Amino acid sequence: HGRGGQGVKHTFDNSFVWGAATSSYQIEGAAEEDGRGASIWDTFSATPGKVDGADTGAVAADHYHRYPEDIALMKDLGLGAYRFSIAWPRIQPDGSGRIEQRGLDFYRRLADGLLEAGIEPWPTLYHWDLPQPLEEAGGWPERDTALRFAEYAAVVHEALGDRISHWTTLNEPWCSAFLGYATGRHAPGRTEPAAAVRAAHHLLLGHGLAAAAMPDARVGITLNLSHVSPYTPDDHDAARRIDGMQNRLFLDPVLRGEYPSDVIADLAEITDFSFVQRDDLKTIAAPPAFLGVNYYSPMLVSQGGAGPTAYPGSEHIAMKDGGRPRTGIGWEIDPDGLLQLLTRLDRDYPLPSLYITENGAAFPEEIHDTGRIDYLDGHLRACSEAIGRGVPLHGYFVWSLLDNFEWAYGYAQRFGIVHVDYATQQRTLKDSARWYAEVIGRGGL
Ligand code: GBH
Repeated sequence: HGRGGQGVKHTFDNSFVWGAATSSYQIEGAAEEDGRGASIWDTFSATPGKVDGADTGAVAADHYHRYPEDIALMKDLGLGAYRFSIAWPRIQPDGSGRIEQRGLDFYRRLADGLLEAGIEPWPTLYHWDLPQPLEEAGGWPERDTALRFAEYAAVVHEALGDRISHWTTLNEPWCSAFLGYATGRHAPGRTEPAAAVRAAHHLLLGHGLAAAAMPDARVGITLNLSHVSPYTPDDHDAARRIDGMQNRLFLDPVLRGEYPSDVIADLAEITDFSFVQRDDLKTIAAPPAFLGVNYYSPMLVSQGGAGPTAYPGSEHIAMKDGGRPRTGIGWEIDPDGLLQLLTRLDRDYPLPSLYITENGAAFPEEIHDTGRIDYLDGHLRACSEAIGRGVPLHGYFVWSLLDNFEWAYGYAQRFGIVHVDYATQQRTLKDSARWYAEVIGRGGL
């Protein structure tokens, strides 16, 4: 501890948003209920070899049935806001057209329950569960998927708009594009670098079109960003490339209305960006109400990897070990990387309000999770330090409220501040949840 120096108190002002986050496929279960259609994650997790332990989200934390209990838990913790995602296949089982009223009703009940408990609902429209029929029509590499996404956004906004103050379009388009279509580690499991770059553009276009389809709403986007450093002084170009693909390929179009020219050049052998149509960048760059930042781990990179990496065009770059302690999932712990990232964003971009929409750690301990407390404490100190340096950071959401389906890792990795016994679905507060409740109660560390 003590990042900010001995005796320095880390307080946050009264309007600072204290939250926790989840996503639909990771917690809801009830995969075949109330007319829900299939998503690419249903298909992918049912494919042998794709998810550890052959786990699927069919039941998950059964939040679809247990949401009243989960809201009560959040109220006990004193959360000011809850970030969840809306499952597109519950709203449009076919991916477009026909609307499933029972799906909308579920999220209306959830939002109402939260509001009654004094918790602000922060829905994300897309956290990776693309309706399977849209993947069959080509998925995110196809421009049409962006148009369908805007249609879906308009439907949800129309139904829930009066209850929602902050909307997020996409969660981590980098993951959807590059883990989904380049490495194939995530659904739909394709390994097509050129298609992955098209997917990135159409996700961003979908964000812009969706924002335009939600009149008078406060709409933002969440990106997974990192602090990228060169391993040796000879590795500056490697760091530039990875920073380009991880951070600037998404930040620049949203905040500046252009793709970074060095990244376009890096990708020249893969794609010519001819899929970008006139006015797309104008659509993407309509000023967002806020930028959500998901941060977990820093990146240290060098020339000369053994590919393939998740980064099209950067197969010759290696991810190096920075020698720092790691969480249970093996990711390096570096709160200073978050401070560096936040101050860099403030230096390089015209920023709207920032929110940390995810930050957290996987550790196996059932209840006494001191590693997670240290992780969260360190990163909140970094947030406080960044605010002190003028970064417009206005809130923080722990990933995650509950243990849940950790994508390709299945249920083996636990990110929750609340333990879930999957056999009984019993929820138990971990020490980190009690610690977080105290932090919220005193408004700081
Ligand atoms: C987020 O993604 C997701 O939004 C959320 O659903 C998820 O549960 C949570 O984080 C925890 O994973 O493979 O060692 O090189 C996190 C994005 C992208 C972070 C890949 C780690 C690579 C680490 N992740 N990144 S490694």
